[in-house]
Amino acid sequence: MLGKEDGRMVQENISGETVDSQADDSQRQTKFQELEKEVEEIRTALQLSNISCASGNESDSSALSRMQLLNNITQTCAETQARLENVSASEAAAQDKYRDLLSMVSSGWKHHGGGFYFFSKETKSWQEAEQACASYGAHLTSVTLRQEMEYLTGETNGEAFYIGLTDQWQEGNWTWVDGTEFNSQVSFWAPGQPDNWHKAPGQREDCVQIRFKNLNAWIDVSCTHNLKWVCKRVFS
Ligand SMILES: [Ca+2]
Repeated sequence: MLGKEDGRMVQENISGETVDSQADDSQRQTKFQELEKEVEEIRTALQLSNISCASGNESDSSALSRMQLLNNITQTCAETQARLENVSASEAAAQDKYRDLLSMVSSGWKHHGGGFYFFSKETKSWQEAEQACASYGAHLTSVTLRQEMEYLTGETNGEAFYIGLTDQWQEGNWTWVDGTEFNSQVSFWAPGQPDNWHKAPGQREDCVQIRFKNLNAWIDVSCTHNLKWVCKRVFS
């Protein structure tokens, strides 16, 4: 029974296996063909993907180049804008200077050498005179050259005018109020001056006037005297 059964089963099995084997071969071939087709499709897809990636890289490279170009253009524009602003600032400064000069000339300022000078008609104390000069961006004049002193004595013509020399902050230490360093080798004291003469107790002579027509025309006087004055403004 078993044997028969085994035989039948075997036969059946053998028969079945034979049938199954043929079916499997056909199925395997079909699957193999399907796999080949899938592989081919994957290969094709990979090729397309590579092309796409290559194309994408090319686009990235092109985009990077365009970005760099845009950055360069932006930087150039910023630099150009900065230069234009500097030019505008220079033009504005030149216009301000032109307006200043026009205002000074119309107010009676005179040009000599490298500076503009103002010879007042009214009188003030030394400090008030310096403040009047400062309202024009100037100071009471310094004197640094013989030619400059010759010009000043020619304009003042023997009248008393304050200049910007003082020792009011330290007796005997003469300084120019415009910041020019005082050079004792280029000074134009009148004979016997400065004498810091005490007209009354507590009074001193700490400011300087041009008093004579000749070159040695400086005299120290009290800073509280009301005198005419000379301003000087030098444009750089
Ligand atoms: Ca003095």
